[in-house]
Parts: sequence; C-alpha cells; structure tokens
Amino acid sequence: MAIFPTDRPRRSRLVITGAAGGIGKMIRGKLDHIADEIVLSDLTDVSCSGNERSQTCDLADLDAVRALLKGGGDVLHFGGQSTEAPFERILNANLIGSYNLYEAARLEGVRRVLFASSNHVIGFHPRETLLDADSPMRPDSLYGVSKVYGEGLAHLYHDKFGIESLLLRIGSCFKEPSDRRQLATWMSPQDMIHAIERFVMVPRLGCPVVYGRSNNSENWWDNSKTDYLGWNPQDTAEVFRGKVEAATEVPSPLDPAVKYQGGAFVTADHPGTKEE
Ligand code: NAI
Ligand code: 15L
Repeated sequence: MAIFPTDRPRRSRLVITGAAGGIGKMIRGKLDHIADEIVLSDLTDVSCSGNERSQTCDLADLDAVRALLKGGGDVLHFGGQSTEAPFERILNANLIGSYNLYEAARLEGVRRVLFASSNHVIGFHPRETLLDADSPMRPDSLYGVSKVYGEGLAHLYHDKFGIESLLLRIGSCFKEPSDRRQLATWMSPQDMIHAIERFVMVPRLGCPVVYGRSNNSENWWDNSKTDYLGWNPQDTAEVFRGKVEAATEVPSPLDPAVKYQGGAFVTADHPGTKEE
C-alpha cells in the first residue's frame, strides 16, 4: 500500500468510532489493507467482516473510551452528533465525547487521530471566498462550534503531548451529491478512503487542516498547504450535475443558505434556551 518509500508501515490496530453511521457504513470492510485489526465502535454493536471486531462505547463515558483505546493504534474519530441539535446532545456526544477521546488517547498511548471536523466550522463565509487552512473560523451552528472545540483539543494534544491529528473538515460525504450545494462540497466515499490511507501512511502528519471534498469543478476550498500528505482526490461531483440540476430548482441567490458556504445550517432554527 505504500506510495512513497518513506511511508509508515501497515498498522497493527485501527479504531473507528461512529462505525454504525453513514460514513462508517461506507468505509467498513474496505480498510483491511492498512491494519491487522480494525475495531468498530458505536453506541450499539456493529456487524463485522474480515479482520474487524465490534466494541460498543458511549463517547460520553471516559472509562469506556479508555477501554476502547487500550492497546493503542490509530483512531478514526467519526462518532458523535453530526447535525445541529439541542445543546445537551452536542455537549455529551461532541464536547465531552471529543475530550474523552483525546484524554483516553493520551492515557492509552494513541499517537494519531483523524478528527472528523466539518465545513460548518467555516459555514458563515460567503461562497465567493476561497478558503484555506488558515482562514478564520466562522461556525454556522452549535454543531459547528462543537467542531471548532474539537479542532482546538486536537491542537492542544498535539502541541503538548505530540498526538498527531488530521483535522478533516468534511464537506458532504455521501454516495452521491443530492443538491446543488453538494456539487461543490461533495466528498466521494472512495476519496474518503484514500484520505484515510494517507492519514495512516504519511510519515509525519502534524496537525493539519484539510478540507474534505472531491476534485469538484466548483470549489470553495484550497488544500495546497497540505500537498505533503499526498492526498489527491480523484472523483468529481460534475458527473452528477445533470441529475442534481434536473431534480432541484434554481434557488434564490438572496437566500442566506445560498449566499453562505454552510447552506441550510446557516438558516436552521437555533436550538437554544426557550424564553419564558
Ligand atoms: P452519522 O450521524 O451517520 O454517524 C455518527 C455516529 O456516531 C452514529 O452511528 C451514532 O450512533 C454515533 N454516536 C453519536 N453519539 C455517540 C456517542 N455518545 N457515543 C458513541 N457513538 C455516538 O454521521 P456521519 O455522516 O457518518 O458522519 C461521521 C462524522 O463525520 C461525524 O462526526 C460528522 O460530524 C462528521 N461529518 C460528516 C459529514 C458528512 O457529510 N457525512 C460532513 C462533515 C462532518
Ligand atoms: C455535516 O457536517 C453533516 O454531518 C452532514 O450530515 C452534512 O450536513 C454535511 O455537513 C454538509 O454540509 O453537507
């Protein structure tokens, strides 16, 4: 699997949180070439094949997360609340969950984490602005703020303890793009698998921000600062343009969900405290 002569060797252990979720389903059974043992984890048991085994874990429970990471290895951290939600849900799954993940990584000797961040950390940037790894955060939701916090944790554990993280700001990782916005934000499952391969293999990772999108013609995100990872997305949403445009209406350019990168998240109801 090595592409470059300096690549790290195949790993003995890879832990995947959120393995029962949408991305988990698309990558399960497709990573046996990069690790001897793959531990699939979610709130409930996950069906396994090949060298996979399942271990349930609530990310809000530090002891359970420690038990999951005992034995080290690399971690793909996909578990958590993946859309806007009431604060308590985000608090447990994403804030406490990500803290527990990094704290358990420190205590159990994990050296590398792929942190599933989101385009919603920058969702309030206008679509005309080409962003890169150093663009300021403009979260569009409490969910987006929780990913800002997760990226902050990753930096702290890198700078203080040397745990490397790939901060993958995923656009829209689904089988196919389903709306006009996703013609720019789509990340194909195969490009996700290739990003995971580079995360595991690259000899020195550091703690870089990478925008998770395919090689789409419409592009709001510049990944040129992380060429050293050797990740070159191959797919393009363009092959779905006809299908998507036929199925969806031309939206108003004045709609904030069209003006800003975060789409419907910028106009979604704020799930805050209700006034008496
Ligand atoms: P998903 O919602 O389908 O899967 C998330 C999984 O996490 C679920 O199986 C859920 O049971 C699990 N989970 C939730 N709370 C948990 C807890 N307290 N303890 C243990 N497991 C828990 O999400 P999806 O689409 O698979 O995304 C995976 C990750 O990637 C999420 O962190 C999401 O925020 C991030 N992401 C996904 C994008 C996408 O396009 N699919 C875009 C941007 C970010
Ligand atoms: C996300 O962060 C969500 O997890 C996913 O469900 C999509 O909504 C995606 O962003 C997107 O922006 O399309």
